[in-house]
Amino acid sequence: IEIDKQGATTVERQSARLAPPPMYQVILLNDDYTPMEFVVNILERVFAKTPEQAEQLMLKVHYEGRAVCGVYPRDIAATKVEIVRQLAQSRQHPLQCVMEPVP
Ligand code: NFA
Repeated sequence: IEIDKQGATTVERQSARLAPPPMYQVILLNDDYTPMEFVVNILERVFAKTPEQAEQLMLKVHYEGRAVCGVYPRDIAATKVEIVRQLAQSRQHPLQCVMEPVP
């Protein structure tokens, strides 16, 4: 509701649909030390990939340097990044995980 200088009121109906939330890509980066099996496990458990998808995606990171593992709203993306970092740190692996806004 807006009230202008003459005291007139304007009521605008909210748009029926909400805009979709901004989306973020969660990206895994390659390194020389993290075991392949550990990365496959992360992809299955954190990113809900099948064993076959996880293997393919791990190899994409390994050979291309990085790959998008999923696209999520900001808070979900941030939580997945944090979980990956904690799991890697707990096993002393240097695996890097970052999020970037979908262009
Ligand atoms: N490059 C790692 C190795 O050869 C495997 C790896 C894949 C690491 C994907 C990080 C991400 N053990």
